[in-house]
Amino acid sequence: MTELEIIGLPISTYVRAVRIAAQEKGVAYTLHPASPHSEPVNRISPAGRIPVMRHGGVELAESRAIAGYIDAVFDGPDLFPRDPVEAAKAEQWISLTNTVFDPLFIRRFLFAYIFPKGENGEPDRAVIDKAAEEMRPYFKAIDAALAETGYFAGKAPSFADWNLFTMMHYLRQMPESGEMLNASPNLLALHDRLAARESAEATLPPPPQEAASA
Ligand SMILES: N[C@@H](CCC(=O)N[C@@H](CS)C(=O)NCC(=O)O)C(=O)O
Repeated sequence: MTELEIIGLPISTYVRAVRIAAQEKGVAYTLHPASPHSEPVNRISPAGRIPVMRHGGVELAESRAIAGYIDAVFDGPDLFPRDPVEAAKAEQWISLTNTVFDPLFIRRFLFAYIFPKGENGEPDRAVIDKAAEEMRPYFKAIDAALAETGYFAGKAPSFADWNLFTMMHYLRQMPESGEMLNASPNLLALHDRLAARESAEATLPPPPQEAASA
């Protein structure tokens, strides 16, 4: 059988999301650790970003494309809803997560903690406080969206949920975002349900501080 190869670092939220997608689908894969902009990554991703994937002659970049491929090509539980409205909802939250939440929650807020740029190598409080303030309404909107079924789309976990889950894993470990998560009962319940699944446990990343040396 043709091997599914996922290329990227286990600490990356996007790499973890596609590893979880493969595992939830019941597909065995080999993880080849490689940094962003390294040669094996650049060969597949025009942006040099992780993850990238190889399956026989198929090479793909971008987590949404990789998860969609895995869902379409292999048997197993659906990673994306089939109902058109639920499918559109899933896409909406994937897009928001990748284009709005990631730049704010991860690149501005979390990175201010793990790559500190303040005085004496301390995290820059002004950056953290400003980002945290901007994050609060998004946590409220996410929590409200999960109120009906507990998931972004339909009544079962989809890639939209996993995509945000991998970010929440890190955010729950930081004071302000941990407090926001604890004040968001539906999001916290989703996080805890997903964290208990085998796919989440099998892909548990190293502590965020290790990203600094990755
Ligand atoms: N849109 C990409 C984002 C992937 C991404 O940003 N990965 C990060 C690691 S978590 C990366 O490679 N960063 C390097 C960079 O931004 O240059 C996807 O969905 O796969």
